[in-house]
Amino acid sequence: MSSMPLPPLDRPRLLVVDEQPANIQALYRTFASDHQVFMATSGRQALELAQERRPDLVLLDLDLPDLDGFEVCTRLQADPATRHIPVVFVTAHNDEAAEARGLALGAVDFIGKPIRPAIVRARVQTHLLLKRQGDVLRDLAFLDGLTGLHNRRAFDERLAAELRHAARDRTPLSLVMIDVDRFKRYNDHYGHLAGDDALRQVAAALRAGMLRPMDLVTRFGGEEFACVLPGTDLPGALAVAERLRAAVAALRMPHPTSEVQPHLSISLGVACTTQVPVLTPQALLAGADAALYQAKSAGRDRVQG
Ligand code: GH3
Ligand code: MG
Ligand code: MG
Ligand code: MG
Repeated sequence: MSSMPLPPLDRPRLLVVDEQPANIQALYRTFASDHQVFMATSGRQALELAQERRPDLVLLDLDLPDLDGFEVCTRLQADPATRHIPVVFVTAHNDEAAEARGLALGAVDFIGKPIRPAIVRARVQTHLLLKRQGDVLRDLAFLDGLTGLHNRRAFDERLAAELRHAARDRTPLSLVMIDVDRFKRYNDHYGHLAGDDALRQVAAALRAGMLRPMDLVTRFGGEEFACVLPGTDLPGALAVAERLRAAVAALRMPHPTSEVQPHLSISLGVACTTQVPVLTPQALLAGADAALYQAKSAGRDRVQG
């Protein structure tokens, strides 16, 4: 387990939830030197901070002035955004029934009060390590092995979520479909391994060309890529697409058997929610696909809206 490579560790983020200042102080003293500690004195405040701060672990008392700890744990588990945050109950109710209930609700541990700091620390370290390993595995499931870009699964989830936001906030959202030109000939000429390497270079250029953190570039499949651009109207998306086209052209990767250019090129199709009759992933994909087909027919190495 400890041999699994993990990304560098920021200071782990802990949310301490307890109504009593003395208890909060004790846990704060236990962790503050090498953890980032957020504190809540009620159940509602705990839920808010869990949303805003995305802690790596929650230390949760049962006795709270509003929602009890069981209820807070239940709500954290019910929300996809907080479901993966481990919950450790820290409580004076250390009887068998309470402990069984807490664990049944999905808590990873149940620690009695008064706390023994060294023991709480050791247990929390173990749960933080497990949490990080889970995060890494979840991330891997959404990454493409060849290029390191996000994969089709990530694309599908993100597009659906961003379309819901776009519908709710009445903001535009654009989709860019990208296809490498005459890539079969590239493979035929240079071999499949060189083709793989070319796809990695195209992917890196696309990633570098996406400037806003909310934009997503994915490997859609094969030699096709797709970008989700939240909050972007058609003119904005056309500008992004043209920048991506130019970035790949600027790699000047020789492609002598392409009649399009002497170097590797891409064609791009753009669709925006403002153009489609219904706000569904299918409608947006169909629009971007149709535009891509036009870009291909019109000579490739170009953007079509
Ligand atoms: P067009 O300009 O019409 O897109 O021509 P094309 O040759 O790119 O189109 P086509 O869809 O016929 O061929 C796509 C090629 O991409 C075929 C396939 O061998 C290649 N390809 C797809 N995925 C990979 C991959 O992971 N690695 C490599 N090396 N080649 C791939
Ligand atoms: Mg293709
Ligand atoms: Mg094709
Ligand atoms: Mg192609």
